[in-house]
Amino acid sequence: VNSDQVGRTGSSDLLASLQSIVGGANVFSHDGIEERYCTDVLRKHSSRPAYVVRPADTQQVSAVVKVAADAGVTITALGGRTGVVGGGISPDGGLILSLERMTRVLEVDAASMTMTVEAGVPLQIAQESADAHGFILPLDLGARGSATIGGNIATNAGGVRVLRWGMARDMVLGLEAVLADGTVVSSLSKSLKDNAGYHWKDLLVGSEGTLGIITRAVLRLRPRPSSTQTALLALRSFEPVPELLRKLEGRFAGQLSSFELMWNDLYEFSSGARLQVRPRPLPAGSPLYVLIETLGSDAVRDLELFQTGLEEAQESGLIEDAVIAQSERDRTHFWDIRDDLSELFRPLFPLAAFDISLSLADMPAFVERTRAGILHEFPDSQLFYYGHAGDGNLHLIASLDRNDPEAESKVDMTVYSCVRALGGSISAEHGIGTAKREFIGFTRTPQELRLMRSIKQALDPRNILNPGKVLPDLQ
Ligand code: LAC
Ligand code: ZN
Repeated sequence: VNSDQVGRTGSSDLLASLQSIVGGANVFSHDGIEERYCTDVLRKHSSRPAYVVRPADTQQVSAVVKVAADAGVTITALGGRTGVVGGGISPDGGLILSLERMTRVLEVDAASMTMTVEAGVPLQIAQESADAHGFILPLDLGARGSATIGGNIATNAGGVRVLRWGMARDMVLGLEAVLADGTVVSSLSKSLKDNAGYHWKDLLVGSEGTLGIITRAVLRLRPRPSSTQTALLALRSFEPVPELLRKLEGRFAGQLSSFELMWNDLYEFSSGARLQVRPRPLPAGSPLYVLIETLGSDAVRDLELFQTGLEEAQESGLIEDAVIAQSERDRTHFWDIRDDLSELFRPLFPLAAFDISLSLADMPAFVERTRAGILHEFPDSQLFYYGHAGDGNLHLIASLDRNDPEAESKVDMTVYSCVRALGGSISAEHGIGTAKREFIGFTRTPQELRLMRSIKQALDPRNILNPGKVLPDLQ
């Protein structure tokens, strides 16, 4: 289909063009659109897109972008729908471009230790395919079963191993994307070193579908670790956390890959919900719990080092209690307490979900101040703090007062004012979407925001790609 043939004609022409590009079975419109394309996982953001299109390959993505852009219809790329900031919600009347049919792992290249995948591959499938070839794709997060590589890259996903291997950005070696005018830009490089000009790939990573639509990626793999040590620690307070992290990182000689914090409320709630299945690994009631994991290559030596490290930490009073996973079943149980939260939170809807970063030293002040501030205004709110301490990343889930339509904006203001005062970021890993757009100025300067706007303007002058996300409307 040539976009010139479509021109600025009516919606039935656009529909026909879309059908001819991807086939009638892969276009839905208006009332034929399933609910899952209209809402997000927290059921907080929703809209009425006019079209859902499911292309099979990059050429189809490009053709869809051309005809939609030509008809002046906005395009929102959609991955596994696990985002929590409204980034995958189309404007009303817009087009959802779902990557769900582009799920091929195209290659695992052992020599260059890379894998090449289509954007719609679920993270877990990519992980499993790396594993089957003797590698690890270190990106990992609770939503691994549904989240897709394209979405992970478009949001620069973080997760539970950033401490050791970095965020999605750090695993992207090559990228292919479709720009706002349908141009396919492709640099499926497998080299770690490639300084030939501007790194446009890095612009697209984390751009939340506003600068281009990611269609393929080359990801960096590492040799698969063969031994895993996991432990749950109880602490008497937050105070020893920085020293504990420092000591363990040093002691475990580069093997520490996760250092996850859970405040007691979260630990008690999440481990309590599983009591029919397993007893708690450690009793509830300590102020703070830390889930740590090392990945190494020598089971006997690694375990010895792990035990020694933990004993030393206990002797020097940094930890109160510790339990080491004795089996894969233990390990899964520990991780479920930390990771498997979305169903548990469902009865508490509506929720406000935060994802902030700040210096480790400021975390207790943040927790204390926001807890006091929120409970002062909403004494019945349930608050759960947890996070990826190794990365300075904290999450807070706050149940909202259903009877107060202003509840969320009040809680937002309490939290983000505190983040600003402490010099932190309003988004560590979830992105901005629409949910945090109005607060981006709490973290970014006006000069930075002007630079971002010029980039958006240069790449998408007609504001076709996922409009309304990331940048607040101009005043
Ligand atoms: C987590 C997601 C919410 O850390 O970022 O569980
Ligand atoms: Zn997280």
